[in-house]
Amino acid sequence: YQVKEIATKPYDGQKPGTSGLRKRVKVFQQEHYTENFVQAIFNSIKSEGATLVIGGDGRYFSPEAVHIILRIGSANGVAKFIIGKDGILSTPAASNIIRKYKADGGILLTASHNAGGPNNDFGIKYNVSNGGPAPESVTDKIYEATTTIKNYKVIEADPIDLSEIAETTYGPTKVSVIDSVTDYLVLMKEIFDFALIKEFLLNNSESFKVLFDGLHGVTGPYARAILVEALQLPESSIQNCVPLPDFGGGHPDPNLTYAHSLVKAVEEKNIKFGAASDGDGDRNMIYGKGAFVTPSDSVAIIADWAHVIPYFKKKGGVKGLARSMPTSKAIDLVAQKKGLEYFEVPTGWKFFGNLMDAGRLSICGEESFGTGSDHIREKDGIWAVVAWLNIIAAANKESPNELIGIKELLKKHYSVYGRSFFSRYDYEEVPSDGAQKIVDLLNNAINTSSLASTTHQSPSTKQHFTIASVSNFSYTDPIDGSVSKNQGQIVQFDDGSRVIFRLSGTGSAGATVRMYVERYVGPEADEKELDRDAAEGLKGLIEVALEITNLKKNLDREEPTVIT
Ligand code: VG1
Ligand code: CO
Repeated sequence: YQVKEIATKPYDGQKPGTSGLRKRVKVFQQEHYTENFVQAIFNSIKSEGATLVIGGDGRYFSPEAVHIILRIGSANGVAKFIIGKDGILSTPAASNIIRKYKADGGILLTASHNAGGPNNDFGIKYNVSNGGPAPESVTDKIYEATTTIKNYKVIEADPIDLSEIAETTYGPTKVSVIDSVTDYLVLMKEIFDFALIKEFLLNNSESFKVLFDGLHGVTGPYARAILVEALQLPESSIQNCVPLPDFGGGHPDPNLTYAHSLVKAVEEKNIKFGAASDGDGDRNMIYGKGAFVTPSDSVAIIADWAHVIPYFKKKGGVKGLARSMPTSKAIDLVAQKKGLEYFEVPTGWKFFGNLMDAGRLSICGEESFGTGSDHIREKDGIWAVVAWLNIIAAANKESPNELIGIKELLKKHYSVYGRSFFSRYDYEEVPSDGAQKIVDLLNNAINTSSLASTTHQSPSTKQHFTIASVSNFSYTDPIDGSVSKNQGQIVQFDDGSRVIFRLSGTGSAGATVRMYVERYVGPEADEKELDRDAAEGLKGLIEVALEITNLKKNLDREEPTVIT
């Protein structure tokens, strides 16, 4: 096979963000744009003789991208590609395939929860041999390579039929097209107590209805295999479970705003247990009738109940717990009570990988609807859903005289640990100079301590909040010592409340400012206080946060784009 060298020039801005390179499809469609980035990946890894996995959420432009990777990868000496049927593997399924078949890495074609279709987003992300997102040392190398690229290599062979499960070849490279779901289903059955869940669901089929919403993302076939086929729930327990290249025109993000189809059905049909996942299947939302679980609470509750999940028993118990910095501290309290080690890492799943590989971390989560464990090296939406079902089934077995659902578990948790009220305000696609003003203002407060010890009163609730300190989060990886600076600015109040400001690293246009707000109320508070709506519990603190940063004026926005 003849290897052709094609001349090219660098494109600006091919720097991978929090989770890979994400841009408009139109940007990826520019001449040589995708090819440049793919060649930059091969320039940064050992591609000669490598086995690599290709998967993704099946969004628009995926089949084209798969073939670009085949052409360039083959020319760069890749020995074997393992590809999900139709180019589809959920992000957690891809992580599992990389680990299970001992591949050297994988290329994931996804922009996660960002909208898809010809006028929306596409993304490419590189994962390393542990199955997790490439660490910054690798993504920096890839970026570096994109800035100096002069040519890329290709082999032109007959295209592969991605719809057929088969062992074939592309030029000199072996290609294995595999079923997207099989291996993942095997993994889930090893982790959870399917018999217990099945029995509980069967015995309570009237009083405990389940609804999963795939939002037309990649998880549909996975949810069907697990919920309908393995757990024998009725067909009506899944909706929007046919993956579509444009996600049906929707925004495949499982939160109260974008997963409205789930929220509506749960409320109308009195569904005890609802859940949704995002475009690439790594996020989840747990939502039952009148009971929304914040992701920060979700991971804390899973950690608290981990002993009922067979996987952790088999592994000799939970090793350690972790969360990303802006995630509420609910999980810290569980770790303290159980005497476990716990960690606070920067935003992005790549920061959990080293701790897991070192055997020091079992369960972790992010406030952005990401929950997972060391069964793979990505967050895992379906895993979280089945974990909740497993926990609920076990809780009901322990207390057979009442029906325990999401609401009851939350209440129980708050009565032991107290509650961390948490909310995130997103200001999407704001002008960069406005976002910069907020960053500068806080940096100035850090450098001059101008905000320290100042007290601020909320106009509406009259609560007082005194600032203890303002700082910039910097992380030193305990395993490899690598340092990640400027990971978000933290305004710490003396009552333990926190407000955090961060710029998003996953957007494809403009700047997105995120404001995270957390206020803790101890278990001794009366039930009414613990049971309050999060928006109410946080009202005063949010007013103070907006005032300190003069946010509305600086961003020229009266309201955030999304509140989660
Ligand atoms: C966001 C979230 C972060 C998450 C990342 C990838 O990043 O805040 O917690 O890890 O998305 O999620 P940012 O930089 O925009 O805040 V996803 O489901 O790609 O895969
Ligand atoms: Co995602």
